[in-house]
Amino acid sequence: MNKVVFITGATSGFGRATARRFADGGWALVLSGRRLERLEALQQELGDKVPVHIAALDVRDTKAVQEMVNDLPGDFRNVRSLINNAGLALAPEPAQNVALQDWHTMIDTNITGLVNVTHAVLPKLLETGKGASIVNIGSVAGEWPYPGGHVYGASKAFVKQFSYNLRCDLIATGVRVTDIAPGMAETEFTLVRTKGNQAASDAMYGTTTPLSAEDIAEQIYYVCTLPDHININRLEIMPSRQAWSPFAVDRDK
Ligand code: NDP
Ligand code: 8X3
Repeated sequence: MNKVVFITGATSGFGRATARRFADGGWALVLSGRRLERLEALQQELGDKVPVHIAALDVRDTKAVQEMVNDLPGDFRNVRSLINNAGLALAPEPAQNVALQDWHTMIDTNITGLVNVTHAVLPKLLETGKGASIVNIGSVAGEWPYPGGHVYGASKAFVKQFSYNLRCDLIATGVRVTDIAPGMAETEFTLVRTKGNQAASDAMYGTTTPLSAEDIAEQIYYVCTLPDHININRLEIMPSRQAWSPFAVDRDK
């Protein structure tokens, strides 16, 4: 079979665009996400081009993740690249106003979920050895604080440091590790963050030029198809029309 890429969060945004990009490159696809009907639509779309295996999966469910990986059929087990993309932000308001459950959901998905999948797939990547890759989707929020970032940014800082630490342990295995840290990109991200507020999502992206899902998919594909001896440690990518803020100062009213 062709090279196999395993993508989490393939039902939308970066994950779906990445599935399409790897299909264009002739890779076989293992696609997961919670929304089965979207996975089926993607399999329908790409299945004539490359082999596609789909599995409805919540990355927070440790047992389900391990079972899904154990049950990979035939050559789909020969995973060459793992794209840890499933994730979300919630509650863009100040930390002091956020429901604890929203913090837990971000930690469970962006940290525990990513760790669950990495632990389950790692033996397959080690069997592949030279040329294998783990690409973890971090964020500029993991490096740069901003109001409303609270646990989301902290979870993406975890992704960065976990990626670097994995590199240290995997140095002699041939398995490469990259933290890709995108800035503002138009996907369903803001719709999820605002719990369905389409106007907020339109306002976020409509008056500037954000990155597209395809822009990030192209970078993910690039990282995974470099010659085996090259490891990109971290790629931080912003739209040209996004940059950092000045320091905030609280002044007397
Ligand atoms: P989308 O909301 O469009 O896609 C998120 C994907 O994650 C969906 O496929 C969703 O699938 C999946 N997902 C969420 N929770 C779970 C879960 N518990 N189990 C399995 N899959 C899950 O957003 P993006 O494409 O923008 O987000 C992809 C990644 O990129 C995230 O990690 C996000 O934090 C990160 N990111 C996004 C940026 C942006 O500006 N868009 C910038 C920087 C980083 P389903 O709901 O079907 O389970
Ligand atoms: C999301 C990117 O710029 O909204 O990870 O924090 S941003």
